[in-house]
Amino acid sequence: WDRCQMLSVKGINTTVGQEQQASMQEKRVLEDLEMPLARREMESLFQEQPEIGNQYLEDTLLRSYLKTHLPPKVLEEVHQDLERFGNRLLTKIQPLSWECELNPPVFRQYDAWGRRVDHIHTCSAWRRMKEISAEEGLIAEAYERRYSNWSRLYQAVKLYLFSSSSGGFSCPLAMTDGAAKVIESLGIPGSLKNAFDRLTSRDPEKFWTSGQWMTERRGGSDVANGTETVARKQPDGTYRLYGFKWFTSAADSDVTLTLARIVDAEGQCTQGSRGLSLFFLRVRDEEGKLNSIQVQRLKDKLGTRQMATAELWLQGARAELISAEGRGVAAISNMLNITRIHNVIGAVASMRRMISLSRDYARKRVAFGKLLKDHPLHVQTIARMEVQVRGAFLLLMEIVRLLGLAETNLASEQDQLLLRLLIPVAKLYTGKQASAVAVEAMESFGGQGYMEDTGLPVILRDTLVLSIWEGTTNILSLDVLRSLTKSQGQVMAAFLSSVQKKLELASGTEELSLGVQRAREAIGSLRQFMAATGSEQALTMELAARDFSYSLARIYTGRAKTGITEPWNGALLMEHAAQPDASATDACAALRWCDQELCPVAVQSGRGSYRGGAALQDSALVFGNS
Ligand code: UCC
Repeated sequence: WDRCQMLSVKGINTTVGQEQQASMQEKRVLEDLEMPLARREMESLFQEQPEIGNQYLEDTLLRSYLKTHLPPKVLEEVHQDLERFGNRLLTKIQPLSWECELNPPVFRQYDAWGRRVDHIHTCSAWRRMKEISAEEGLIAEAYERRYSNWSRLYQAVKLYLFSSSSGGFSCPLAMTDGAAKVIESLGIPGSLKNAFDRLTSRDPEKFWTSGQWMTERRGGSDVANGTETVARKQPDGTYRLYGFKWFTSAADSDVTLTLARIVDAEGQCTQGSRGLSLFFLRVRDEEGKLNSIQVQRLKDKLGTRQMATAELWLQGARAELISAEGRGVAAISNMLNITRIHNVIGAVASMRRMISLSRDYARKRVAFGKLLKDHPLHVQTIARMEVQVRGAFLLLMEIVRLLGLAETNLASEQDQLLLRLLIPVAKLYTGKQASAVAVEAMESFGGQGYMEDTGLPVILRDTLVLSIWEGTTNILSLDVLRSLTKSQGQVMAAFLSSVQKKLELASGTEELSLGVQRAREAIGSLRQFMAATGSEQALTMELAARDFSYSLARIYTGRAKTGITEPWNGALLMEHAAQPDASATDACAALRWCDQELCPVAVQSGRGSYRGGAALQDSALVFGNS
């Protein structure tokens, strides 16, 4: 790391630190003077490093989406701010991001005199990220709602631009947004007013971040059975929490939401989901002393190393009950749905960053006598990634657009049903897309992509977590089924009706006719699958859950609705390509998207992959016949 020459931004050289940079330069000058001519000539063989520019100005799809959807007045203001923010990211924030990577948090358990202090030391760049987040209103924007239903989308765009330059700070922001959402959904009770104001503040001095302590030793997915933490009521009406939290991301946060089982007068508590309640607590008091919490250790993670994830003992932490007793999971799901959207933001941002770097490298790197950009196979590989990120981006925009409508009471019942279904679909699908794209893009740099000091492995590591935290792919697939069951199939009706109307609209565009035809076939297959499995056992749906969710993601990304006044005039890939200002590239991306298998669940079902016999075969394949 000492010699780390990170990915540069246009016009800026980002290195470890000013002092080190100066001494490195001095060394290089001396070496140059001493260097024999032959060696000096070899210097010119060194490769040019990939660069990024203003990520807002360079993102044509983002700009075209905003132009198509935002009211002109909002667009004007938002455009100015995003251009400014893009420059700030490039010149000021990106360098801080690398500093966060180079200076991960350090845990000091005792002071020099043996006193237990449990101090998590974070670097100054990390703390600066917190201030910048407040200054830029990265949480505030969504709750002030100065652009009504478009505020949420605008916030998401800023977070998307920030994500790959945030040095991991996107994680605490996700949880902060989730906590603010939960508190707002409770009607901002008086006891939480101060917390809400701070979580949504633009003042760096006041701004608080939140954690989300859900995972315990016995389980991260199965929260209902894995949670052992208990809550004992105090005479003043508050509670004290006792338990062990196994993963607590951004453990340096100011406050947190967490689950615990309330102990009754007989000392008993209810097991399972119905025994869980939601609590709010401050992590430290005014003097910075931990709230009867001990930090056991920091986690040694594959990625997201910029951020402190800790194991925490709660030893009577004072907390406030904020849900109805036994309704903890339902209450925290408001937070989960927000953090899952942030996960989608992170996934799209990561894909976009890797592709931007890969594209720039292709313009500079010569192999076999020509630039990489002149090798058709290489460009085809990047183009395939570009189709993926475009689809993912439009799916993200669709979700935050729906969320904005819901938060300003402008959403129809159908919008709300779609939102419930699309959040897990998008989270699980984009998490997988991002992992695949990050690996593929890394390969496009050849051996350089595998070198730590290029910074590329950092992006890969940080991307791989996106399919794990906030619910793994299978857990999210089961959440898709949960949304179907809970709504008695209404989410699917909303989905199919939305897709059907989109198809009608896109079918008016000649170049899209092949895509429309493929999409119609996919919907037909999906309907057939639903009709055939409707009467079968739950096992079929469980086995089909992942392929089913992938089918929804792929079909929906073909088309969707936008706008509140014109009910079905918008687009994901297909409809984006059908709008008047669309480019030939938009149509090409839509058609390419439809080239992939749009309804894998129907294909697998046809092969008998979900029959009981198939489950037995799976088991034999994995575990043998024993
Ligand atoms: O990883 C973590 C923090 C990492 C940092 C975050 C940064 C992310 C962004 C980064 C950007 C770069 S914290 C740990 C994350 N853990 C999880 O996500 C948990 C995964 N497990 C699940 O999601 C499970 O499906 C559970 C825990 C929700 C299952 O719980 P239950 O209790 O067994 O499930 P039930 O009984 O089906 O649901 C209980 C209630 C029901 O409501 P009622 O009682 O009214 O029927 C459900 O409908 O909760 C409701 N519910 C939901 N409602 C459950 N899930 C949802 C949902 N998604 N939306 C709405």
